[in-house]
Amino acid sequence: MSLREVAIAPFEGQKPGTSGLRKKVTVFQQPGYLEAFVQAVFDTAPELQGGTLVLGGDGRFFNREAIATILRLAAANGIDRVLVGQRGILSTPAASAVIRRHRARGGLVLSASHNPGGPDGDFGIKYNIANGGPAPEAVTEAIFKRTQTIGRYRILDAMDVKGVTMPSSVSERMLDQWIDQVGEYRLGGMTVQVIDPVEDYAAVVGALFDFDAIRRLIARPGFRFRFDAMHAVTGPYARRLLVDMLGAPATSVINAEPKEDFGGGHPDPNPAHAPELYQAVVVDGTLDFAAASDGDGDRNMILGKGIAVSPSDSLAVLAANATLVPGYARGISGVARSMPTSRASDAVAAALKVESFETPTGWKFFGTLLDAGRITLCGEESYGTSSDHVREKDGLWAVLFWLNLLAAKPGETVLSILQAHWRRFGRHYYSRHDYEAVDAKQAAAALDRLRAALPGLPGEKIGALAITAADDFAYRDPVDGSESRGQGLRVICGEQARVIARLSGTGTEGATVRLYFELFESDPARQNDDVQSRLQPLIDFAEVRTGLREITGRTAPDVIT
Ligand code: VG1
Ligand code: CO
Repeated sequence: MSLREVAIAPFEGQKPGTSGLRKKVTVFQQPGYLEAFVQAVFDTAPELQGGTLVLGGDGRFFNREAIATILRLAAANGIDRVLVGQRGILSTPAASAVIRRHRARGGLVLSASHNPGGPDGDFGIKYNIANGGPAPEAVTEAIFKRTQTIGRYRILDAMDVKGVTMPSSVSERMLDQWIDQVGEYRLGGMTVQVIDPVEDYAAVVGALFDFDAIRRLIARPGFRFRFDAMHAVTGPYARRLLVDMLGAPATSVINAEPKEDFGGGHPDPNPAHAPELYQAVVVDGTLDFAAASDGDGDRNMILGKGIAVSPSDSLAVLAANATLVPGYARGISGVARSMPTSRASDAVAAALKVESFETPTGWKFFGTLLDAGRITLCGEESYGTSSDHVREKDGLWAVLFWLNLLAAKPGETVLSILQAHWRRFGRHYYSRHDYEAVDAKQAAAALDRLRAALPGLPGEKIGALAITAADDFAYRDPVDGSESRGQGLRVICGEQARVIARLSGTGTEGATVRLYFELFESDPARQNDDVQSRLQPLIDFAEVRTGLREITGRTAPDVIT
């Protein structure tokens, strides 16, 4: 058994983005790259020493190798116990649940979420703190700073397995096999506890919903539903909850085997990346309810016969109907949404007379509000919704919530629930346009052009809509007072409309420009129009004012959601 200190030079660009450090697999495969980043986390979070760390990932290519390396690093850095998901699997919401239930001091989640996987795909690593949520900006900044000066990492070079000391290469293979079996192992002075990746999660979400009512809904003749795990991490979770616990036919969970390359797909649950499901439910109407989730299981797409639910609307509907679900029967304390998410949930919060919050993009900004009990539900337009049961967004939770609503509203459909919601609160037409892998300088130039125009915009008009405010969104956390600037450009037309532009913080190739459009319609007679047509004046405005097409030569967005 020997503990080694390995000298290294810092790697450039180990800066966590919206959700962890994301790079091409080939970048992570550079000798010392993963080690340097994880060592920087350990150096920045001394509270992990002598405590428990949670470790798991979405099963993508490089997951197992990374886990074997991180275990050896953890053992050399004084971690007392590591809880590892069996076969290296833990969905993001499950990791959050495990951290909270086992009072771990932190967790490392290996995922690049909805980004494609495989040898040419992406890999990622997120650090979560003791509340189960993503490390706040101050922590990720500190980790980044540490990566810039780091000069060594500590690793267990060889280890004693059942009394035999082996060289590190053999031990890595052993580690790889350990994680396939639930059980406890010793690694140096550290305990490795391989856990069922589903158990804690199933216990947490199982306590929230009316399982008997959902079971009756699923058993109802004529109720047809499907869950698409997109060959990503949610398969085992969906099988346990939907099939084993709720009695759904096994065939209703599709693509349920997690694969290292997600079957070659893009595990991003939206109409653009799940076109077959969209066609079957929304266009052909062959199913009553369908859902999908992403690489690491924290996103959800909800589809009903004839309708794809906008994630912003989904948050608002869940908030408005929360008391129908046992776990929220006593009401909600407040709702938060990320800035680009439509203001549909604000309308509900106002009607319910509870607080509402607008935060920067990324789940890390909800943590303080959840911890302080100021909000119960929160969500993002990017197919992310969750509550205070964990500190991450939670794909299956949202699916169960919708099933619970359908069960509690006999005779209603996804579409009729939405239409009733719009009649009561008004409809926020909404869409996001993504321009992907744009040259980084060109993307910055387009944003700069709009930014420079902001001061002169109030008073101008977009068609019939008067611009009332325009700014670069800055946020002051109402709980801890921390400030975040430069979080996206907002052009606001009172309560009527908004246009938002920002750069993605999760991509690994060039830059991705995201344009977001929102238009409020209170007239029920005008709430069932074509979304893109209604938003067209806002779309034209954004394209002209950023000069995006002219600067980049692009003629259309790559993805419209
Ligand atoms: C995107 C989404 C954001 C989400 C983030 C992480 O970030 O817009 O809402 O929180 O992904 O989600 P960006 O910076 O690319 O816009 V996940 O499921 O990729 O961890
Ligand atoms: Co995700």
